[in-house]
Amino acid sequence: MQQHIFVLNGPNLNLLGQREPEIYGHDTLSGIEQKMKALAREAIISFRQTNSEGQLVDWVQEAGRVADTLIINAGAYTHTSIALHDALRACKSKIIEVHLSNPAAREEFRTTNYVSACADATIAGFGAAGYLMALTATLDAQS
Ligand code: CA2
Repeated sequence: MQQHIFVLNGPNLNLLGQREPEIYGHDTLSGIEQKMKALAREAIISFRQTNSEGQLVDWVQEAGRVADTLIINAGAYTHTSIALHDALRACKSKIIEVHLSNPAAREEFRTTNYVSACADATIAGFGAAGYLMALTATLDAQS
């Protein structure tokens, strides 16, 4: 059966590839989207980015209605958003949390995480490859 996979990206991830490449790498977000779509086999990928917390919550709710799997990099909302946590708790999709960097090895404030407890798996610290790892694992689990 054809899988529907949501890939949601939170605040400031639209800046990827433009600043701080030593932390986040050189890939742009649209480059990551293209690589994921090239790997997607017959799966449908809905790839989105927002800087707005409410929009991210709306999309998580939508994922829960229509997506088999949600791959999410919530950016800084990972560390702040109880609204996102509640939306993820209610989401029926399989949830894979992705981070480019490893927040646990950075500033103290990044060790608070409201996403991990709702995720089936977390991939962090592999840069853009983490998104592809999440996708490959999702597709392999269904084949
Ligand atoms: O490592 C990750 O993927 C993060 O989710 C990225 C977030 C950060 O707040 C999390 O702690 C970890 C930040 C995304 C901002 O991305 C930028 C990219 C280029 C230039 C400036 C920001």
